[in-house]
Amino acid sequence: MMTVTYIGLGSNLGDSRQILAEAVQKLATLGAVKTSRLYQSPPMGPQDQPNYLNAAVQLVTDLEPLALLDELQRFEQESGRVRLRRWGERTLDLDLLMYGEEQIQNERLTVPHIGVMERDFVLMPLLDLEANLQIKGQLLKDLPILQHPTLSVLDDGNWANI
Ligand code: A4P
Ligand code: MG
Repeated sequence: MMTVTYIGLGSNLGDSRQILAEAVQKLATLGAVKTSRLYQSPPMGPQDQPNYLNAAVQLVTDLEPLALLDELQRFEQESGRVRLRRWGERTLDLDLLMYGEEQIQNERLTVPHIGVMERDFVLMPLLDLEANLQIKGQLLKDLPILQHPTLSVLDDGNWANI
């Protein structure tokens, strides 16, 4: 059965633009993808780290949630993932933001991803993909944090070359 899923992408180490473009190309091997605009955002967490590039992908896939997480973690490793500290700098972070309407809570997965509703660098890319997206009946576009976004659009074209 095909499920509409949303993946959050972030990078602030290495050639982030190239790393995110390659990540989208890898995601495209798992099903049909749509790509958000590409954003730059100030770091959440420790402030002594570079700005992030952020984006989101809609992926329609027949993978079960844990099998999808395995693939995301494999892609992170393949990008030479470095992760130095909590909320700190990393070459590639792939988060499973939403898996259809499902709510998942186990030792490996919390879906929807923690913090989706509080992070403008997650919400704005998601809304590029589906303007009327909801989580538990809440229209994401109505969330107050979106009134004062801190991120900026870096590229609204076909930055991932897919
Ligand atoms: N895990 C549980 N649920 C999920 C899910 N829905 N998707 C588990 C992916 N993984 C999930 O992941 C640790 C564990 O989370 C995994 O083993 C998986 O089983 P991780 O990526 O190593 O660490 P983390 O939990 O994501 O914590 P981390 O990375 O310290 O924090 P966040 O919340 O990912 O934040 N600022 C800006 N501007 N943009 C960013 O993208 N990102 C972070 C990282 C900090 N500041 C940022 C940004
Ligand atoms: Mg993560």
